[in-house]
Amino acid sequence: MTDPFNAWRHVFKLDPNKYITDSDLHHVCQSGTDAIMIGGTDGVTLDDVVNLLARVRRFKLPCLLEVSNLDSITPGFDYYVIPTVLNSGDKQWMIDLHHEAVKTYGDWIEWDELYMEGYVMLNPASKAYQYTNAKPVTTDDVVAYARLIEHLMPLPIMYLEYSGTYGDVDLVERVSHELNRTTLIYGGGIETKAEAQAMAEHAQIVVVGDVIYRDIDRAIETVEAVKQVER
Ligand code: 1GP
Repeated sequence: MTDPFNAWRHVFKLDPNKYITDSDLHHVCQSGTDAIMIGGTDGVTLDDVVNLLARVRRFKLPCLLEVSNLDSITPGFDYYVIPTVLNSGDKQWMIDLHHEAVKTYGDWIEWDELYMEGYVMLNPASKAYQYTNAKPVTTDDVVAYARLIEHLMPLPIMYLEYSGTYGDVDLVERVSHELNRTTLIYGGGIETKAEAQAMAEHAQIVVVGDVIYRDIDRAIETVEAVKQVER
């Protein structure tokens, strides 16, 4: 497939609800990462998204909006990624919000810029897990979601979301064997080069988020670490 992200390996995720200095943003955008994803769980406002997009646009790299609510959808991104939370106990996070958005904005949507992400929430302690009323899953459950996405309900992206904690490398490897057409994204708790590399062995794209705000040097080091790994 020729989706733009097929060749990407590393993405930094910036939360519009968190402050980043111009200097740190410069480091992030000049790091050699493949793209910047803007997205967060709560407190995501239109003003903050517009502001962060304008700052990222000073640099020459793709910028994606991971849509977290209808109010903060902003024109001008290269791509829009839309989560559908497969293990949510609440249908709104799977299809209802998407339905409402298409009903409201369907006449204006540039469909080529939109990609659905089949999310599996895997850290029960995370805001994202709790916010979306996610349900616990076993490895077999996650493998079954991968097979669904790959074969029955095709989605361009599967996102294993451990937000805030480092995940299970064996599970990521297991899922990677199920996906051929679908791009596998791993995100969560990466703080070191070794952690980034271990996930990059199996996931097509490694997303690094929170460490940007705690230790910018460590965050930047993950880029080269991931790029060294051949899948
Ligand atoms: C969050 O998957 C991303 O949506 C990255 O996770 O913030 O824990 O790095 P961290």
